[in-house]
Amino acid sequence: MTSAVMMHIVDNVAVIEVDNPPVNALSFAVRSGLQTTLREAEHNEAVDAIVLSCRGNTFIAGADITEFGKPMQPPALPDLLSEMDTLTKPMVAALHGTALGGGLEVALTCHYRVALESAKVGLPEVLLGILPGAGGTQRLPRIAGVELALDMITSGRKVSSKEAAKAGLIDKVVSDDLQNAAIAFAKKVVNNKAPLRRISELTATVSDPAIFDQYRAKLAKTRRGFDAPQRCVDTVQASVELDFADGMKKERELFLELMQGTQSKSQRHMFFAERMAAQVQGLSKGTPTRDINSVAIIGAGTMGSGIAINFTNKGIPVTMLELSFEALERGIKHIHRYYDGQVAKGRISEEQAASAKQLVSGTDNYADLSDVDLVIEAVFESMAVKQDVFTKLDKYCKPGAILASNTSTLNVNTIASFTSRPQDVIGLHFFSPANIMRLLEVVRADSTADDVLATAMKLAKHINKVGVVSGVCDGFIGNRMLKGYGREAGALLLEGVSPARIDKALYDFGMAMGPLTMGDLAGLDVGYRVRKERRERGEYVPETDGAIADRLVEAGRLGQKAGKGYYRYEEGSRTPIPDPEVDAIIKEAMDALGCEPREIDDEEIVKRLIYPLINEAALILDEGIAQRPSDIDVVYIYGYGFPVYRGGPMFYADTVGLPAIVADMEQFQARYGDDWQVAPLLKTLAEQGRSFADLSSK
Ligand code: TC6
Repeated sequence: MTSAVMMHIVDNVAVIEVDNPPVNALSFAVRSGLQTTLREAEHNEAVDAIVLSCRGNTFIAGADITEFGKPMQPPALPDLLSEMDTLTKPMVAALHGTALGGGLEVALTCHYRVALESAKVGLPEVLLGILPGAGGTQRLPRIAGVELALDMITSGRKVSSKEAAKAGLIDKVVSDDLQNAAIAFAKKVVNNKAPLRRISELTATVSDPAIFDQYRAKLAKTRRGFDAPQRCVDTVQASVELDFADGMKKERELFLELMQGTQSKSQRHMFFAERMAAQVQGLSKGTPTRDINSVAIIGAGTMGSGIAINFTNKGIPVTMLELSFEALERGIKHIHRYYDGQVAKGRISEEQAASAKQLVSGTDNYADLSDVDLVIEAVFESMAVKQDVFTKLDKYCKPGAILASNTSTLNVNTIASFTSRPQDVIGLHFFSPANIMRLLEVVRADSTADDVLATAMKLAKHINKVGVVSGVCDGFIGNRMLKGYGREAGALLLEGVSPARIDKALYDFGMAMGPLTMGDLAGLDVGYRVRKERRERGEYVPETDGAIADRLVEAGRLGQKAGKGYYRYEEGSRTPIPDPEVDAIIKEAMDALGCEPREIDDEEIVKRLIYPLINEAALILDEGIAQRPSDIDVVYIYGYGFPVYRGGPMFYADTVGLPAIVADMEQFQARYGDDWQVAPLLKTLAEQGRSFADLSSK
């Protein structure tokens, strides 16, 4: 017996307890501890039944992901569970917290399950690019039905104990005293001499076998490019078509195939990258934080009202400030419409919507912000406007209030200098739509106090965002990297590649959308203004950059909001339609610059757009703007629609191989000039045979 698993006997019931903080993952110590204690309980004549429960916050939350990819020390989980399935004493799992992945598979190998009301169960393996590999795909459909099993296994959705009980997956739900309830349940089974209910002996049936193909077709759209969801369907289908033993074989075969693939490695990388991002250099668990019980947002535009919803969703009151009554009213209406929509979709009740709406108030007077804990400025991107706002905030806000800017390009040090308290100023860069996108770039300015930074990171988690710390530079991590991406999209257009082909190549690579569709969505006037200001400041703007976009803007093609940009859009539709007018504008620009069309394949399109991201990221790392490569991956996956199954630009670069990237970039440099100069860090790593992963540190 190991200290990760203990056993004691209560009234002839062996209570086996797992104690492996933080989430009772199925590490080697837990697997071997379970094997030893289960064998002992099976052979102990004083034991009539077994209860399996966990100490700490949760039932087993799954396999130990840190062990993946390394040789597995026996017993492997599938072997342990096969052995468990042969035991002859009733086994009852006592579930609290989240019984996930291998944890739920352990519970499903027990004969019965008792759960706390607050418990949740799920098979989130698909989110790690794999499938449940210890019988979950065969047992869940047998106990809960094929429909729910397909839903849970292909989505990774966690199900409440109430819903699980309704489906027969949980036998009893209790409000407290879980372990005693499970012991009482076990004793009742013994007293009633109830037969052992082995899920492996049940049959999975389906009323309409077409459901499998329907799922495959749906997942091909909703989980485009992902391998694991499709294989999940294959295994659930096997639970209906094969007997248990053959179904298990099929599960094993597909599990191993996925586990060895790049997609799963990428998705597992993201799991840890996301958690690693929360670790901030210079901060510790002991760094104090400030209480945030009220928030003010300056600017009630789409961004400001989207930001506000994050807080009202968490019951935090928000004061919106706008100088014009109409703009204020528009912003507040936007928030109200959002809550009405949530009610209409059945996601919240009328009462919940009403109380969320009540949390929003409006003002045109900075003096009304004297009591708020946090202010987020989301006004027009102009330093003069920011100066006006921050000077006023400095005058009216209470000492200790955090003053944040949602700027996406401007210098947060300069913004902080408009106040007498730069230590309280920070950048909180939300991504549009701000109530949906998970990324929050937390911009640490030179004077930002540690407790302000720690508060921002804690707050990010509280409002369900993934906070990533960035230093101050033009565009911070994410937008700065886009510079070369946009430049090359423009350059490809000038080489005669159509907008639709460029976008399709990137879409097929897995991006949520291509660069030109993204430009239309964001509005082409934004980049136009930035380029104009740069030129006015005498900064370098590549000739190809904006050669076409500037013409589009000047022709009134501002993007989706104008019904036309790189594409045209039908009234009320977001579907981009290629437009001959754009072809003519491109031709005009090509003629003006003397550009010749060139045959370019999709592979080159992808390299031309993705490699500049990687190159700029290398500079960002070198300058210490990002803390580590994996933070950049988090930024791109949560903020820019980079495919999670490629692990983010840095992880992707490592999978391609840095020497190959450098070689291609040097060829591009020879053809297109010094915009393609390889970043020193990228070059050095390639020469040394190292990867970006080698730079990652806690
Ligand atoms: C599986 O089971 C496959 C089986 C097939 C076998 C053949 N392993 O998320 P938090 C760490 S696949 C190792 O911040 P929360 C995490 O890194 C697995 N470590 O906490 C963090 O460490 P840090 C299926 C793990 O309360 C700490 O625990 N299971 C694992 O917000 C706290 O995590 C899953 O996919 C793990 N499995 O959420 C479940 N899980 O402090 C994945 C967590 O050093 N886990 N850690 O940074 C979760 O969804 C959540 O962690 C949670 C708790 C809901 C359990």
